[in-house]
Amino acid sequence: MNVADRATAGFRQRYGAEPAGRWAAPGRVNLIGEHTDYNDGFVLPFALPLRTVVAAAPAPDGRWTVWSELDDEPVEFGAAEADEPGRVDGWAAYVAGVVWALRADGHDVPGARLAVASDVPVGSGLSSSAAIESAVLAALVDLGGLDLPAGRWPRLAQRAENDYVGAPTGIMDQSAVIRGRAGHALFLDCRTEEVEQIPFDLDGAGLAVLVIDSRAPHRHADGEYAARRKSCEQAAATLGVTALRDVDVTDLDAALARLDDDETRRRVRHVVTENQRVLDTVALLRAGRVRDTGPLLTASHASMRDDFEITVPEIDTAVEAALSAGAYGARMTGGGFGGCVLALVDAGAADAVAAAVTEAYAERGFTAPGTLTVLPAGGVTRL
Ligand code: GAF
Repeated sequence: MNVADRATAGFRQRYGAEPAGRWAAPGRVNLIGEHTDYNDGFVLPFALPLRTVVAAAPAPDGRWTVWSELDDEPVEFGAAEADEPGRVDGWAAYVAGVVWALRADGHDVPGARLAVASDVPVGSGLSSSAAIESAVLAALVDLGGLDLPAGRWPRLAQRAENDYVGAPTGIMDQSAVIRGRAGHALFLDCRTEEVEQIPFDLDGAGLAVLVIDSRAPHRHADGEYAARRKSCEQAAATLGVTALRDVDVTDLDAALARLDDDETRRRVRHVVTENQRVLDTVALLRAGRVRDTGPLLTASHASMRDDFEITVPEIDTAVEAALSAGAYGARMTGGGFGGCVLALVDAGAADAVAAAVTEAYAERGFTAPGTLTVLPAGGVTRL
């Protein structure tokens, strides 16, 4: 059964009624621009064809009940729990967080029954959290006829994650999931939230993006993410700028000379050079030179590995094996410490590259990776 039918079937079975509608939101990969979003910088993600679907209907008692195919037991909560971050936890916190963020923004959020099904793997760094947040947000806005222009959705969904769930993430994932467009990558200025849809015609170029799920166990990802963010903010304060976005790559050496420890210098160098790599990638894509972006992807990976120190052996192995098998470029995508790698490959070579990565994993005794080729898809929508 496809994901939309699973959501509908789950709704019928759980609530004995028909849903009023179904809303779908995709996962995402980030083509380039990692850990730049919370530094007010640039990112270039795209939405995936894998989606989370929420089937929903209003609940006259004004409470929220959520069932997910990942969990037999539904979770139920009312305004008191939604208004106090932390009261609902686990996967349902992403749903309660959206209710919280909408209420905090002054909306009269309708009670609802929801059933969630998803093809976005959880914990793989493909933003299953932004997908559920965005699909639930779309459902509640529609069901309640709320006056909330779509341009404000990413910030609101981010607030659900930052302030209710308690993860200090940036604006990239929700933006990609909400604003993504088929056949395009989303060039986002995370300071102004201005976007440009950049044509990303893989088919036309005879190319494919191979996504490799490293299946690496997450190693302290939350604490390490927060630590990276803090060190960037402290460096910006030391340098007297609002955010590291304000350090131009041409002034990098002078900025580094003003920092007194080597680790902070490396963190800053990653962010400043990564912002420039996003701009360079966008320039190449605008010129239709998709294949030529490969070296920038690989340079981004080296910077994450050596300067930002957020990769793990499984991830580095996947990148190296993909490059040895002929990928034009490869990099980890997402927050790090596990998750996925993307590789830019000739469309006809995707299977061979996937096989080479699988073989390299077997040689090192790693759990076999997952592989799939993807094309940029559209953002959140009502089905
Ligand atoms: C995670 C976060 F949610 C994003 O905001 C971003 O910081 C990313 O890690 C790293 O680029 O996906």
